[in-house]
Amino acid sequence: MGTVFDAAKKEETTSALSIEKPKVVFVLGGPGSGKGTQCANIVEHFGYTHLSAGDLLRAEIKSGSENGTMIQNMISEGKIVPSEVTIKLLEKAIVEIDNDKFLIDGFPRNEENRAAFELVTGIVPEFVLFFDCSEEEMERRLLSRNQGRVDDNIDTIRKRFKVFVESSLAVIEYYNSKGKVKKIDAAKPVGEVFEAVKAIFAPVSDKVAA
Ligand code: UP5
Ligand code: MG
Repeated sequence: MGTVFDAAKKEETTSALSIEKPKVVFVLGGPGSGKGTQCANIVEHFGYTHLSAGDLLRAEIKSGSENGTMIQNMISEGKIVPSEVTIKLLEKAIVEIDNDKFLIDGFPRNEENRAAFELVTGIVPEFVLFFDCSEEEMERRLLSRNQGRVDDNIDTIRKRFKVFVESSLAVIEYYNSKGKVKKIDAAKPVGEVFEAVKAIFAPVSDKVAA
């Protein structure tokens, strides 16, 4: 099986994304930091399309795809699904949806995800929104979410936190070194967090409108 990098080379001339590149903002933060909640607000106010990598993977499990069992096992253990699978789902959604600006929530989760996405799609994010929140607060939120997610149990939550610290923070550090990270205090109530988010998106959208 070829690597995602081989696939990228092959796709250079065929990917629809190689012609028209949409604007992408990565929305990152630990499990339960409020990525999904705030993305819904951003969509409503600023016209982005929200793509949650986790939601796309969960939909793939439900669809009965051949990768479903593998994805289910990885999510139950809090592990990161291979880049190839996640990038294909994101790319398909971006090509199919008629919008030129996307929030990509919960991806990239490690340096390999990041490098592969940039190589395969040729897209570099406009900026990265980083929701910073303590593990205590995130744990409280996840344990009271009650949406039947297989990974919202204390054992898996601890594994998700470990993966976030060991693998995902490196992505935030990488983009921080490029001056692209906008950090938000995500421990505050939802409305206050959104005020801080708005302050980031409003000037950007004014510039676009001007
Ligand atoms: N809530 C939200 N904001 C609040 C606030 N300010 N104050 C108080 N409560 C607040 O919020 C979580 C809960 O907290 C909700 O009940 C909400 O009402 C409340 P939510 O907005 O859902 O937080 P979010 O950051 O989106 O949490 P989520 O659990 O979705 O984050 P994860 O990053 O863990 O989950 P994701 O779906 O992205 O990934 C799940 C798994 O999929 C991963 O562990 C991994 O196994 C796999 N995955 C990959 O392998 N690759 C990928 O690229 C993506 C996922
Ligand atoms: Mg989420």
